Amino acid sequence: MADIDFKTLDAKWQKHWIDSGLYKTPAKAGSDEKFYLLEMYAYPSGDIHIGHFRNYTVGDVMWRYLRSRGKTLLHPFGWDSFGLPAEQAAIKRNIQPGQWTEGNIATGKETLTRLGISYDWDREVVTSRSDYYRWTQWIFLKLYEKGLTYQDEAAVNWCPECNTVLANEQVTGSGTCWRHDTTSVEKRFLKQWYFKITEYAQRLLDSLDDLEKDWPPSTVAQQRNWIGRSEGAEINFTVVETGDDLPIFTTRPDTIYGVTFMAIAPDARLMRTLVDRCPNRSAVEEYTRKAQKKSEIERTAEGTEKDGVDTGLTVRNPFNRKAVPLFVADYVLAGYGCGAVMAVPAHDQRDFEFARKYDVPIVTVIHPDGADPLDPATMTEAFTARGVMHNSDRFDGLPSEKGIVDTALHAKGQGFGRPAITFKLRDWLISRQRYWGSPIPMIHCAECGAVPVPEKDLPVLLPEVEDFIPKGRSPLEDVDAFINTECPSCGRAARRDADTMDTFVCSSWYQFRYTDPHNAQNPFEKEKVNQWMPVDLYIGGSEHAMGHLIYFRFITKVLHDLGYVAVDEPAKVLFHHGMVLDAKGDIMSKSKGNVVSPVTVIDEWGVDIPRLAMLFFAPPHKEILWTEKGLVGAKRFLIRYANFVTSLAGREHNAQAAPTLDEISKTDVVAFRRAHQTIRKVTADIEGLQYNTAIAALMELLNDLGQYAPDKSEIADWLGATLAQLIGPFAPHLAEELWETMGREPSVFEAPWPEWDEAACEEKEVTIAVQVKGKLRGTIAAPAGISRDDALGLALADEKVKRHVADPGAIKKVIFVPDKIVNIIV
Ligand code: ANZ
Ligand code: ZN
Ligand code: ZN
Repeated sequence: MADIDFKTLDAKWQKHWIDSGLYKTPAKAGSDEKFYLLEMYAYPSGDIHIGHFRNYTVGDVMWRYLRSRGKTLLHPFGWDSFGLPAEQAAIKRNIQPGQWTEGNIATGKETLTRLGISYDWDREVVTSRSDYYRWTQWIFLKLYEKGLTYQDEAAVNWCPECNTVLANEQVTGSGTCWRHDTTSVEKRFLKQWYFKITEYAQRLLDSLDDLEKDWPPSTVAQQRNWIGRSEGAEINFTVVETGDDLPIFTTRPDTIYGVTFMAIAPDARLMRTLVDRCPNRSAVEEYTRKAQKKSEIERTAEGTEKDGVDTGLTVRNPFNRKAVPLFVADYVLAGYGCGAVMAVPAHDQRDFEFARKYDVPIVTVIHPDGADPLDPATMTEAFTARGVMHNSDRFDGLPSEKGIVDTALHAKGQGFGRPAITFKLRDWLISRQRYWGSPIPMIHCAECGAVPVPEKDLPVLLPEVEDFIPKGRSPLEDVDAFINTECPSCGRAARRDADTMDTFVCSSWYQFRYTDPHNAQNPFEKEKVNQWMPVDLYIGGSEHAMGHLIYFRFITKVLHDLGYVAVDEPAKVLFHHGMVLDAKGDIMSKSKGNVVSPVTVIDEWGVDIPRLAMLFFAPPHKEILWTEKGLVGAKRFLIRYANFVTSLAGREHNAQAAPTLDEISKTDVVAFRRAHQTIRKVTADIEGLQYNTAIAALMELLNDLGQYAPDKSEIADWLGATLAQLIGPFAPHLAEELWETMGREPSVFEAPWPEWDEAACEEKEVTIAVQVKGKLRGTIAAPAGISRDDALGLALADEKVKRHVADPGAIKKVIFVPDKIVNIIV
């Protein structure tokens, strides 16, 4: 078996592809033929690792297939180069983040090119370069103009390790920082910029109904949860001693007559003024201080004991005019609903536990349909189900469903409430007290307040600074040349905003920039963006289900509303690839020292062997364990495959056109049928992103054709070329070589993808007569086109035939008429 020098093939064909401009995006995309294939771009925080190799290969397989399908493709790549990873790496190495970043981009790009990934590098975007972040700032200004950007002082998530605030999406389910899984997020009161994503909550939710069919169900479900729509009522209570309004949101206004206390979040806005009026002021203040140290998750987690402090104030229920005590309690969140709750211990479990702990009365107002009301004295937990109202004045006897509607409408009629909808989604906090990000294009003037930087003055350049180490406030604060400026509105001395933007702002719009990456006048031309958008297939990790993938949808909707883009959702189909773990099943990480570099792998094996092995290990959405063991098998298969194709080259019957079923001779039927079946299978599997089974089908085909004698075949030429094409998406360098061996002009990816003929795929059965010395001794049923040897094998297994052929060793001759007769001469 001839060996193959895979590395030589890599170099030869990569050069050819680049020189011939194979990866270049065509200038114009025909509307229904266009395909925008996008993989999530990378952080240039180190070199590409084996996981990237796999992920970007998933896209590359699709690109090569679609290219053969004649699609007009956009397949760009870029770098998410602002942000903490680059900044922290630079701090560690004591160099500038910009220098570190650009160095990594150069290496990463070279590695991706050596991995043979089909990116059009002319369209590369780098978010930390001013030709890009100028437009990130433009996006900020557009949102500001539309009233979707605002500054607010509120309790925010603070990571003491990152030394910056975090968005809610950057706090993990256990209340730690997304980058520091052992660091609990704290609360701080800070004035920060927000994007009003809550204004889009309903629309972000509604579009999920359409996305559902082509997005992973778990991601759709996570987004629904995160947006968290609740229907109920808002009801206005009143603080008796101060006359302050105390609005609350409840999903169960049918329990309003069971309210026995009220609870307000320690960090609720109203508490700032109310605290001075609390009879138990010092206890309240101390409690508030403690609560500030806890994360929302800690505060609300099920199972943790709920506590609070009686403020000494009382609150009037507008339905029955009764006054109940007001507690501060940190299980109530300042940012949800109204930051306060009406507590109904009989029917809400948290309230129940709280009431038992602080000896607050429990009053039941809902009973199970057809059963007696529960006795509060003997209840061991809240009765939280819906039921029938009692103890509720004019509403007695109403089932909960109707009671919820009627109480809300009654409140509306009386002017102390209304039906209401609340979302869990919070506005997107985008200020960061870090150096390595896009400056926020705002100027603070003592006279005029916050004034936007005029569009013509963009970009607000990030200055080079000596000391960019975070100190708990933005390092830009101390850069006089940056900070001191003039107010664009009144001309007086003013200060720039010192914070930088969350890098998720950069990645919320990059899909548009790729369509027109060099535009210096605009972020993109409308015509170009509309030609390519939406992204037809978006590939990236499931860890982005809630951060990036929500922001990316939000900014798309905003730009749609502002008339800049026609689409209102960025990606038609979303695909999450699986991770590559080490041989023991551990996540690869620098600290564990188990990171595999694809460069060392391809230096030894070339690209196609590890590529095929990774694609064969598992379907692309599953995780795989990296082991070199699979490489030997992959190599053996590719060499056998190549040898077989080579054996088909240079035949006499060199009809390059695909033969039809009627044209082919009997001896070719099996090979012809198996080839057609394989084309069908490989095509369907690639389209369904089931690459592993497509490769398995090619392996089976090779096994089946192993017996086949290609030198007599009239389909050899077609078969060889077809096999070169079918392996193309999985082993592109080898495929291109085989294509050339078959006498074709490169590139194999420019040739139309092979078609299959359903009729040729069909397995027909034939009845073959078995004769011994010319006399009929039996019949066998066999697939049409069965080979002579297989037919003989079946014949000799037949009992009746056996009787006449005692010793198969004595067979002198076999006369075989394909699909009709086996005549055994003994
Ligand atoms: C009274 C009540 C009685 C409630 C009852 C429930 C059952 P979802 O469904 O998650 O939206 N709530 C309202 N604002 C809150 C806040 N800022 N922090 C913590 N809890 C808050 O939950 C809505 C329910 O959560 C509301 O309905 C309120 O408790 C509580 F038998 O009001 B309910
Ligand atoms: Zn952190
Ligand atoms: Zn001014």
